[in-house]
Amino acid sequence: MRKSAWVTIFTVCLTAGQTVGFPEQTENPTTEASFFDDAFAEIDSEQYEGRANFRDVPANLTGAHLYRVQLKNNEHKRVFLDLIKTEQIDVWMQSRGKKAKAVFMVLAANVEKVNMRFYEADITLKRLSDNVQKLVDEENPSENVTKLSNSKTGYALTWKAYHKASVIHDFLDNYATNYKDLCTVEKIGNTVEGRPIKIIKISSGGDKKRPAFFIDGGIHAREWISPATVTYIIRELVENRTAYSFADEVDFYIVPLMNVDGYEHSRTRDRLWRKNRAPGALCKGVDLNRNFGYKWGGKGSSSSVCRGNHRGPSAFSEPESQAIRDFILKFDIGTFKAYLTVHSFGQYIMYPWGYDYMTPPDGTELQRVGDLAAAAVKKLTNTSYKVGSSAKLLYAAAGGSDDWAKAVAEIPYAYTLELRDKGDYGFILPAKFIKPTGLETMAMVQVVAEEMLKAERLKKN
Ligand code: 0X9
Ligand code: ZN
Repeated sequence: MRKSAWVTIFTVCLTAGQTVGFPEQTENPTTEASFFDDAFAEIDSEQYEGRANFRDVPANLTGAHLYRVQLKNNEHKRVFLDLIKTEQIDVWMQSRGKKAKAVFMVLAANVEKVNMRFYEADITLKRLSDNVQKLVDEENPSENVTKLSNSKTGYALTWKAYHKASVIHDFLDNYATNYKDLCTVEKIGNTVEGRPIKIIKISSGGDKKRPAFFIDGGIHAREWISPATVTYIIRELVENRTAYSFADEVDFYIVPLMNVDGYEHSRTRDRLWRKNRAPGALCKGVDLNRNFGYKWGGKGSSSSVCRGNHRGPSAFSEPESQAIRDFILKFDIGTFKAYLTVHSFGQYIMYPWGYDYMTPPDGTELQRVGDLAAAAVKKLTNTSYKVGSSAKLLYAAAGGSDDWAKAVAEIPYAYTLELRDKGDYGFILPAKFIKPTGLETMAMVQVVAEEMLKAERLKKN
């Protein structure tokens, strides 16, 4: 089993991490743990630590199968857990609910054994692919698509293909040059391997400050639809600006690609790479979405450097998460009113808390706005998004950027989006889905921006 398996893990009783005086609702967190939470807690306990030691070898995806499953009873869950523990399956996505759902990959060498095990246990699988490598080969059209549009727009980026980091960054720089009154681009830090992390400010306000909206993409390397969609949003806010009446009332700050090194690694060496490229003797990489400094070290984050959800040696140990933190905290608290971090996949609109099964005091408002966003998308493209707090909807995972944005940066409307799809392609979403996914994500941005502005007006009156 390849070791870049995305495993989400409960760690037993770790350091409480940074705490701030943010009011939390008193719900009993212990009653909410799902099968997956318990399962991964077991996997992450010390006795399995030694296993994941040969991590940096990309898996051979030829003949690898992708499956969807619903685990209906305890026996099903026991069998599934055993397959995870013995590293015969690689879980790509899991969610809670009455039935535990998962999408997972099986490498060619394990397909027969694993299928037999599921058959014996009377577990029905839906096979989504019998060759993950074929999905990878067909995901992205050739560079010609890029070249064609180059002359028309003045930048190489398109929304017909996934592009390398430098093309994304050149697109931002192009806007800074050609839309001087609207766009400013800044380097907010460097990655572990020295690549720039860039932010674009889109604002027609000049020196006048408006409610600010922060968006980031590409925290997780393999979730390519995220940076592609975030650049789509940037283009809408610049080139199609007049279509959005809220655009002139908001200052947008957008980082389309936070994990630049990981993204490049996933493009050139290991399509399923998730973390950054932090050096390590045994294994590389820290999961940036376990590295933020609110409740750092808690549930669903691993101390093992080889795990997909390795949290790093300390909160904000990584330059990529530091860059986001330092940029946001340069502003007065209260400047940013909305925070959106864009991931894939599963089609979820999630709000804090992610670190445990609790919701913040304004959880009802976050749910209301999330529901509005989901309804807007449903109407526009007929795509269904589920709305809820992230630990309750998916699993508990501490150290996420959303929890930090909410608790420490005090950004009221903080959401994590899990974009398309629901697992048919998972992370390997064909490029033809970039435009429809961009369209519906823009609808979600619109709802959040408008509701945030309404709340601001109410406060003033
Ligand atoms: O596990 C994650 O980091 C996110 N899912 S993903 O499949 N894109 O990796 C969900 C994060 C939700 N937020 C928190 N747990 N704080
Ligand atoms: Zn992600």
